[in-house]
Amino acid sequence: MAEQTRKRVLSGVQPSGNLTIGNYLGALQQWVAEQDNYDCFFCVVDLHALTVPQDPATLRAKTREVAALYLAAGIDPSRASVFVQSHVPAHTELAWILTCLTPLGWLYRMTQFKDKAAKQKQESVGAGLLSYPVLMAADILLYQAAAVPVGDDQRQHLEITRDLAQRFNHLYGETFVLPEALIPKEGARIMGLDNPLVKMSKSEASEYHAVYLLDPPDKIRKKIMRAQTDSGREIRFSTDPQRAGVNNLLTIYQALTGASREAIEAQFDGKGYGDLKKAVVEVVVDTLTPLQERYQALIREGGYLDEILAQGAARASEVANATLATVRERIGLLPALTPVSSKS
Ligand code: AQP
Repeated sequence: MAEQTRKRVLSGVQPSGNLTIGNYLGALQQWVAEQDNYDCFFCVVDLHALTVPQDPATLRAKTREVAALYLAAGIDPSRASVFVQSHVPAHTELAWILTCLTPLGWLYRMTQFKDKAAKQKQESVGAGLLSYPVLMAADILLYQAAAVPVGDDQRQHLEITRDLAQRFNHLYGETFVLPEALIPKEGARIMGLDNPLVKMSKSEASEYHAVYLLDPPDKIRKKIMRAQTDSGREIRFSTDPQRAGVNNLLTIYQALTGASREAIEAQFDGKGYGDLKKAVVEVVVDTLTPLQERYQALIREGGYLDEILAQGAARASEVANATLATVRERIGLLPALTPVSSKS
């Protein structure tokens, strides 16, 4: 196996829509914070996006967009490997091997499968949607990742990854590192602005549901000023579902400013919901403006991004292929030999 000095991290985002402030707070912001603490691998999980129908041209464009957003958010390609999942074929090969070890019952239990399948007609739900967690397990286990920085919604998928690693290790000998989920203290589950009882999601169609990372300031302002609140007046963190809208705005504010709950509640004491919304607009715009400037520069340069992705895939392949070779050997797959006639 490839020599490993620092512990590894692996995480990714699907290029299945416009990245939201939820993706930023649950994933990207943490990735940036961890890139010096771990040997990091961040991929654009394009194969995961195929679990629901995608337009080919849009998928290609979104894959580059998401990669550029990683860099614009502060991922430094000299410190972390940034790549596209489908550029490293080991992901699909390990996914198949793990699929053969996965009881169907584990997959039917996944809440994300149940939620996404419920939105489609039963007969058209793709098998990929069901086996998605196995591909995610392969993504993580190939890199022997010790930690996986994700939002709260991915907790269950991390558990199945650990279960699969344990099952493999038990059957074939110690092979995989058991990964831990790294869930941020604040911002692990940002809720929809138009409906604070559902998770903010990039594939939700409604216009006022999410702030996208590439939204211009006037759009950000409009979306936040229209965010659903309640008829109360108190600006306090709360677990009461009736107050979920205000709690969500406070959570966004806290995750972006890093201020304590007490300091934030004191700051808004005696103020109205309009004041809170204005403050959230300001901090979101201040965070996203420099990110958007860096993004535009990266897209203008074009070739730079492609080079980073090529280098990232080469580094990722080295690590992933080493793990896969061990797996192939352990489960008894016959090694492929090069024909004598083609050796010169
Ligand atoms: N609302 C959220 N709050 C905090 N973290 C979130 N994440 C997603 N939504 C929130 C985190 O972002 C990372 C990438 O997510 P993904 O692309 O794998 O897709 P997802 O988890 O299914 O999130 P989306 O944005 O809702 O995607 P669609 O709509 O395409 O299904 C993960 O770390 C996730 O936890």
